[in-house]
Amino acid sequence: MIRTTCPYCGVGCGVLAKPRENGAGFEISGDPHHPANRGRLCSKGSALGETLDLDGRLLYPRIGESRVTWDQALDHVASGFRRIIDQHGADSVALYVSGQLLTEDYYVANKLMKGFIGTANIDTNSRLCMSSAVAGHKRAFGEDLVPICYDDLELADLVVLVGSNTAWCHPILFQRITAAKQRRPEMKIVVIDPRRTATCEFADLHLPIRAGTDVWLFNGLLAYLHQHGIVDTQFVEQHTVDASRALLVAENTAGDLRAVAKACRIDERQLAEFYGLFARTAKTITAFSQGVNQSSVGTDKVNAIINCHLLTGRIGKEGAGPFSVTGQPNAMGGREVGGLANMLAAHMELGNAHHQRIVQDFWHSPTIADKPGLKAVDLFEAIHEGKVKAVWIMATNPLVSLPDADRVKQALQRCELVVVSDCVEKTDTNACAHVLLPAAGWGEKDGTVTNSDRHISRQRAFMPLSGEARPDWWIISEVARRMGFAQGFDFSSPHEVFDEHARLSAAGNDDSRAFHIGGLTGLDRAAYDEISPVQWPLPTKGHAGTARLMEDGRFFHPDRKARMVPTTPRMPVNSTDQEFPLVLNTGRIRDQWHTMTRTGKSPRLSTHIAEPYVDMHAQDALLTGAKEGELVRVSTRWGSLIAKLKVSGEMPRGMTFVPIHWSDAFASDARVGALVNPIVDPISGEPELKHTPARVTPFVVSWQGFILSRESLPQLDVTWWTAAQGAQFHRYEIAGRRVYGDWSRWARHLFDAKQPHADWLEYSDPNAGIYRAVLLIDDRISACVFLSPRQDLPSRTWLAGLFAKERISGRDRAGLLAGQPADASADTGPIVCSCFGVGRNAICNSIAQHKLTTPQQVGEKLRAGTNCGSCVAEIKVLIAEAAGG
Ligand SMILES: Nc1nc2c(c(=O)[nH]1)N[C@H]1C(S)=C(S)[C@@H](COP(=O)(O)OP(=O)(O)OC[C@H]3O[C@@H](n4cnc5c(=O)[nH]c(N)nc54)[C@H](O)[C@@H]3O)O[C@H]1N2
Ligand SMILES: Nc1nc2c(c(=O)[nH]1)N[C@H]1C(S)=C(S)[C@@H](COP(=O)(O)OP(=O)(O)OC[C@H]3O[C@@H](n4cnc5c(=O)[nH]c(N)nc54)[C@H](O)[C@@H]3O)O[C@H]1N2
Ligand code: SF4
Ligand SMILES: [Mo]
Repeated sequence: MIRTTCPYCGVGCGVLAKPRENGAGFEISGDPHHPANRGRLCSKGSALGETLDLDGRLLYPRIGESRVTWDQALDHVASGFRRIIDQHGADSVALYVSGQLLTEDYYVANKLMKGFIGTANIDTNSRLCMSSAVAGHKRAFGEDLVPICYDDLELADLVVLVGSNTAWCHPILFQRITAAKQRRPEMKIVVIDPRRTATCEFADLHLPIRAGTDVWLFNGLLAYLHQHGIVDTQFVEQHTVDASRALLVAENTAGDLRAVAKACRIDERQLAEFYGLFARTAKTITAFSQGVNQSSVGTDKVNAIINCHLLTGRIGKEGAGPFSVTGQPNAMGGREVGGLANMLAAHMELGNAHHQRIVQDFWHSPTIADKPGLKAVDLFEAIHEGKVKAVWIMATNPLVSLPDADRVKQALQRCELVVVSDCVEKTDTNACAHVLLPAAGWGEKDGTVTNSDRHISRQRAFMPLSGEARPDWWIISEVARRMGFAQGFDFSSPHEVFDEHARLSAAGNDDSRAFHIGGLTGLDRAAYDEISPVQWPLPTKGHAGTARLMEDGRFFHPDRKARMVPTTPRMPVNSTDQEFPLVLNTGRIRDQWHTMTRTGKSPRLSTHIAEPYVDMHAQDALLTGAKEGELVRVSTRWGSLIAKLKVSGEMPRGMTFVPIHWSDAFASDARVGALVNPIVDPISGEPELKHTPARVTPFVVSWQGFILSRESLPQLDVTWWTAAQGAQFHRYEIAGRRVYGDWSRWARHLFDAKQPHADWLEYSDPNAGIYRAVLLIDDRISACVFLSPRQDLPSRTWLAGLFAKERISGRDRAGLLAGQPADASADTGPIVCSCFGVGRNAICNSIAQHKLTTPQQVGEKLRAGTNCGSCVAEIKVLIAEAAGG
């Protein structure tokens, strides 16, 4: 059994990987000793075992279409970069990396660019994620610091969740919060989000503010606290600067409750309730995520929140503080090594001559970057313009995840040299690569990560490397050596890289930088392997780590005082556009991770929400003229996509929400990045991913339908499709404009069934436009297709169940032709609990039959919600719906 960490979100859960007794794969469970999760895992973590096979892996280096040796690939990359640098200078090349690299990988990449190639043109997908939090922290504290620890969330009496769908995106953290609330019902949860998300199901108060108005809300809170005398005067005087300026701006812009309620478009009484609650609760945590960061006013949002904590002295104390919840497993590690284009290394600054000297001396490097490099959006624009001529992309899929993603695609198509390191063979970005380098994946790679509360944990390998895959640190070091930098990159293991990183954190660090892991220097290989999760800073040997930062009220500006930053509210840049009257909001769903390269392989995770959708308020949906389940087109000035309309009841008027996960690899037309405006926050450079003017119009087709097939199907000749992985089948949702005459021929051609025992069940009603066909081989279902011009297609979960059967019975055959199960209970409905495969119908029936009123009771009857707990919010909604009649 190996102890490691989950490769998904920034909660950073500990994972145990144990080889199965039959030798097939690994059993994955939560590590009871890891301080982040204490044994629990969410739906994504629990399904990690389903993502480990070689299917779809990139296993060999490639140049163009040809498989090559590592030597050829590495020489090609090194000589390509060298040639372009020699001709056009260091700033003509770039790296674009990721918060999914391990700290050791990240350290080596940053060292190569900033110390040896001599440019700061290395940026990361963390730019799209938490760079506003970084900028806000630096402005307020003088350093990028997260003051709290997870235990504080349980000690708090009030947890304010701002722009965070914690229930779905940081499920284990959310479970810790809700468990604490269950123990102490007086603890309160407030959610601030324009949408009514799953997170709201546990909240005492939900403020559905108008998108983009958070600064009004928190300026209003600051003014309110001041007006009501909720000020820690001693703390403010001794430990902060600029309180009066910040207060003046807050009073002038948001001093009046009614005006704030109006700006935020919320009920004045609810606003007063929130302010009152915040005012009387000393132990308050304000946790924030992408609804705050991903905004053209993101950095100001962060500082408006921090100001409220500084005014009340609620920082560096048990159960109190602002808390940036990080997204990726190693977002924090990337910040520590300086992986952003505007940082140097070990929390040292570019453009600070003293810091430059420390780092250059330490690295013995020929040069040192002295000015910020290009931030992600600008970097890809510079590629488009031909200023940057070579880019090496690692562990990120920018063709999907960057704003204005079609322009990013054009940029890469014109770029002289595009190198991509990934563990998956077919991604949208890989399609633009000249060189593909196979990287070690989770389970194979070995190093450290830092989670949201500064815990450094080991991520350990428990499998051999697949094919010719290699760890990222090795690949980068090999290229560096071939570029002539052998002496700086003579690493033979991640352990040596980590030691160097730890020593750099200590170099010249006379308590001027909080990031100090001197206590982890000089470990031998065995001691490195044994590192238990520990929170930085730990400056000295034997130090136990630091739970909370800034407990002594000392900050990291030169005067050791925090800054209260005046924040003048302003709307997002593109907040009105008559032709595009809606706001396009984008974000995550519970069971998929980003561009689905890994979670998309798991049948369990692909059942919860199996296809992209466009969520709208019922009234706005009516105005489009389309009905729920029909296809609509979402358009913006930058691009468009097509998906089914959904009316979840979560949306406010004027907003539409589209999930970020579907790429060209999983759908014909659902890459939301192509629609998103490339506006960025002027300070952090973080793009406005939650706010693009949009419109929604019907996308008229002649029929919709779906296919379930044991074999994966080649290119489908239909107008629109999406694909998902089922337990023993591939699922395709399809739609078409052409009215075919001979469906039967089409189906036979599609499934190409030449087996001797093939048996076709077919039903066709040409007048009604209905077609159904089922291909049975030896009485076992092999594929089925259902088409209809109306919203009357059968349940996919019922049919999925038939794929598990060895033989199809006579009753099943009758049901298949009728398009509905002969026995209604055979249809459990769309999966809600992915751990135990419990469907919506099964839960609703049980609630009605047994008059269940709590998720615990549902769990006792059906097990739903009792393993990872990620679906408890949805079970709550089903109970409430049943109670509401
Ligand atoms: N299941 C799952 N979990 C994940 C990930 C994943 O892909 N899948 N990714 C991980 C990563 S990298 C990240 S960064 C995190 C992101 O975690 P979150 O930030 O929690 O997730 P998002 O869905 O991006 O957005 C959060 C919320 O911001 C709201 N919002 C939009 N505009 C505004 C606004 O103006 N103000 C406020 N207050 N709220 C607004 C949206 O409605 C949305 O509900 O999740 C991590 N966890
Ligand atoms: N519209 C919109 N866009 C967004 C967001 C949003 O909310 N709305 N959120 C943004 C945020 S917060 C984020 S974090 C990004 C995420 O967006 P991306 O980073 O583009 O998404 P991923 O699918 O996580 O891409 C990771 C890639 O790295 C590969 N990979 C995994 N592990 C390794 C490894 O160890 N080494 C290597 N070399 N490759 C590896 C995976 O196979 C995958 O192809 O999306 C951003 N884009
Ligand atoms: S909450 Fe889930 S996705 Fe996040 S680290 Fe834990 S198990 Fe992984
Ligand atoms: Mo993220």
